[in-house]
Amino acid sequence: MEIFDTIADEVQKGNSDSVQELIKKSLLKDVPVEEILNNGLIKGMEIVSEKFKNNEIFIPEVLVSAKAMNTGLTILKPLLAESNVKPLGKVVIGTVRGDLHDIGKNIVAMMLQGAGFEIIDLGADVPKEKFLESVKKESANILGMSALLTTTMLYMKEIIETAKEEGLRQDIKVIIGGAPVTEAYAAQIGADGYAPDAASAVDLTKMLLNK
Ligand code: B1M
Repeated sequence: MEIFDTIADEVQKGNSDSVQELIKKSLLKDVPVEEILNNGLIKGMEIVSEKFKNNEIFIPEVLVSAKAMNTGLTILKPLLAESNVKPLGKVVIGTVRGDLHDIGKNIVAMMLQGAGFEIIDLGADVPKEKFLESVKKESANILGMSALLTTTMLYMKEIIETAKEEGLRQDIKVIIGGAPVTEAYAAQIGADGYAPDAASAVDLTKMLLNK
């Protein structure tokens, strides 16, 4: 089995220590950083993503895999910056004001990171000013908002309206999600897309940015 397959396998199993060791071993053998990232770590998370979408694995498994992937990314991040590998795009993400539910948002952020996007995670209970300041400051391509309460999802509309008023709307694609959010709601408030789960959020983001 090639070392990439082994790394992908260990990501799926959530073995952070093995992932770390295998990456160090690959780097010592001068394996290119991009190949470790694309054929090892991201490949592993893609499989996790698919299995999660098909209900073959569940949140605890996704979280341990995401942790293993993040361990690997921590080693590769400085090297990737050196080798100028461009991320697929920049995503500002957060759970909207008044809402403390962040588990789903965290999974979406991790999956997007695993797919090769740069993530600016603003956390939970995020006011519109913070979302829009970050979009401007980071020149983000995607604004991602999560809400788990029927009361807080209404705030997503306000954020989109304010982005329009501030002349930012045409520069970003807006994606939304969270248990009470629907495709119809996304269309109603003028978001560019809705994803029911983290794997779909990755597909949606790639589609919106033509990646
Ligand atoms: Co709360 N809570 N909660 N809660 N909580 C719900 C949401 C609720 C449905 C439970 C219920 O009553 N059946 C209900 C909302 C009812 C409603 O609005 N209609 C509810 C309530 C009422 C409350 C409180 C008001 C309770 C109280 O205090 N009386 C309170 C509110 C606090 C606040 O936010 N201000 C509260 C508090 C909490 C805890 C703090 C205890 C905890 C949150 C811990 C945390 O997140 N750190 C909590 C939890 C855990 C839940 C439930 C049980 C589980 C949510 C969860 O993590 N699911 C939830 C019940 C439920 O949803 N059935 C509930 C797992 C997660 C992986 O799924 O978040 O849906 P989810 O994310 C998915 C997709 O939705 C999608 O991808 C994710 C991964 O597949 N997705 C996106 C999510 N964000 C996305 C963004 C995207 C794209 C896709 O693009 C950007």
